[in-house]
Amino acid sequence: MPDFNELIPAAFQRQKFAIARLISLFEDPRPEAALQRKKVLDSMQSSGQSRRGLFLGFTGTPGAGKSTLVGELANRFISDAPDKCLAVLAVDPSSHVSGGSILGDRTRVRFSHGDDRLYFRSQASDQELGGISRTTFSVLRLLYHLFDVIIVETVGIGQSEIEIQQTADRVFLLLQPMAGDQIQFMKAGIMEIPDCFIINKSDEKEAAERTFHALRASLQLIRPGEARVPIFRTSAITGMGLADLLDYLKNLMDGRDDPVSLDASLYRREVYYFEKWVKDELGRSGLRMLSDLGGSRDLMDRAGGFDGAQKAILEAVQHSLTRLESQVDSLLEKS
Ligand SMILES: Nc1nc2c(ncn2[C@@H]2O[C@H](COP(=O)(O)OP(=O)(O)O)[C@@H](O)[C@H]2O)c(=O)[nH]1
Ligand SMILES: [Mg+2]
Repeated sequence: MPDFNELIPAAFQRQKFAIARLISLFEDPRPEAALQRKKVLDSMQSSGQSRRGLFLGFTGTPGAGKSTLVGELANRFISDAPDKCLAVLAVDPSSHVSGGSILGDRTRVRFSHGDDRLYFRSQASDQELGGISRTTFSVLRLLYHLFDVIIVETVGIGQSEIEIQQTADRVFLLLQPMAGDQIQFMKAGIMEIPDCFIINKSDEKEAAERTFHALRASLQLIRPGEARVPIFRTSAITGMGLADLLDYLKNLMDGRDDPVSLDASLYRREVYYFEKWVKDELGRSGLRMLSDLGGSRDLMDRAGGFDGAQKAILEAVQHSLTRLESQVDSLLEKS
């Protein structure tokens, strides 16, 4: 394996090739990649250059306008804030990049060419896991150090909202205006998750207005006693409401905690995703092995974090397989 640490200075300067190479390391399922990831993250962490990015999740049904809105918002964000940079990770099969633009179904959002403060990456979605790809969180751990804001676009199909809640600092649910009798906001616990709602396509004025009032009323029923959940009304096409959304984002940036608690909240997410990884990759026997090794937090602390723990558990599996093999061999010899 090449020495990925050599790519770090270029990645901090946001050179696209370096970021892309590093992302491939963070998507690499091989055990030896885990060790390299640990090295890269340790050295980014101690470089004093980490940007400790804010994670924002944008979710909603296909066609609601996520890609278009995120593209608009991203462009406006970086032109308003000359010292900030932003990455978009699209885990949406309908989003892909071509020649510097995101192609939605029928839409084409321009990402300002030549501006390295905006980075776009798409990932194949993992339907089985409810929209979020297996490696999404892994890549986010890298982007955390490189960008001030990281937007994750996911298709909202239920399970992915729960995943995105574990991942993002704020979850935005995008809705599009609906006709009166189509409004069924009470669905399956999904309404409880978002921190903010966005009624996009509010250029469809009447329907948007009805949807807004129905949503407000449902939220009072579903989330009683909760201070008013923000509902934004936007149009990614006319630009309506985008300034409000940007202000909200700027306030979030201004109110961010100190580095220590930001890193601590990343650590909590790592624990969640480490356990999830063990369960997905190794099943119930993996979880049993994890508890034999002292549980996830303990193992992560001892083995040097997420990547060290991945490597440790893979080695433990390998070890017990070898032991099993030699037991079988000696049984065979005896018989
Ligand atoms: N009228 C209107 N159309 C929009 C708006 N935002 C997106 N669209 C259109 O909705 C369609 C789906 O948009 P897209 O961004 O691909 O949605 P996604 O699947 O949620 O990412 C495209 O044809 C867009 O041009 C909006 O605010 N108003
Ligand atoms: Mg999309």
